[in-house]
Amino acid sequence: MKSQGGWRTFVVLGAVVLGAVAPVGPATADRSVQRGLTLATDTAQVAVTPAPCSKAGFELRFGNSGKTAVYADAFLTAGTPLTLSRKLVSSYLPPGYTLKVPISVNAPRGTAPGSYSIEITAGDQKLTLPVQVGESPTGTTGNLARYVPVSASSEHLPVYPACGAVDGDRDSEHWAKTTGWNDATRGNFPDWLQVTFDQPQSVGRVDLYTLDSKQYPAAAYGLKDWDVQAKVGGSWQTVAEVRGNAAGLKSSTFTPVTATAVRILTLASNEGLTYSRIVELEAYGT
Ligand SMILES: [Ca+2]
Ligand SMILES: [Ca+2]
Repeated sequence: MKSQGGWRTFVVLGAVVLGAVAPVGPATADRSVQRGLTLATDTAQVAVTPAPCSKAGFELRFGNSGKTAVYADAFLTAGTPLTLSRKLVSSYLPPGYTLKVPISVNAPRGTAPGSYSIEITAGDQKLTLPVQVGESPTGTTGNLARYVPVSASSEHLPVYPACGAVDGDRDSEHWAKTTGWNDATRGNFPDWLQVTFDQPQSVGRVDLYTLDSKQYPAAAYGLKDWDVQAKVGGSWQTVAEVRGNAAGLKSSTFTPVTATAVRILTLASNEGLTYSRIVELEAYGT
């Protein structure tokens, strides 16, 4: 259920293979071989909101206009503090071929609004892509988990990042569109997913949306057992225990605690010894 396009697998393998040798910058690469490379993007500017999983990005079009096949590198750098899903794209490029690679662009919470840029180089080609960073969003729904830093014991990347579980999208039908978290340690429990608040917050309710789509119903693929934990005075406390869940949404209410972080400690899936899957995690005062 985590199929990836063949091209993506190809690119990833290429990066892994190349990662085993010393990196070769465009200035020292064999220019006679690297001539004819082309760089383009599908957009003239990228707009980024400083929030987890803002889903901003662009498509890099990396081509070979020459008459011979090349094995080429494109290097990507972004102005601090922006981050890119890839800093290197390495690929075999047949003559006349253009590789299309999605690149996501993220700005951490608190990034100053304004103009930034991404530099892309390959062979003798260089391209600058402007980035416009907007204001950091603030929540209006009372959901304390929205827009705050999120982390996990592991992430099944690139399709199931931890930030997908706090992106505001509860719809399991979007599961394969980076709107849910899936751990990367199949068969091993527990896993955990955590949100960290900017300042201590009173928390009395945690809503967990586990995978529950037509194709993957919660009773067969969703989380079954987990603990809801709150970090109070520097220590983790279990504030609720959920056992035998078979629903897409489980709301846990408890006596409010003043917490600096909340995490879900996953213990079992309805699928058995496979994965932990959370589509959305929300925390409220009551
Ligand atoms: Ca989500
Ligand atoms: Ca695991």
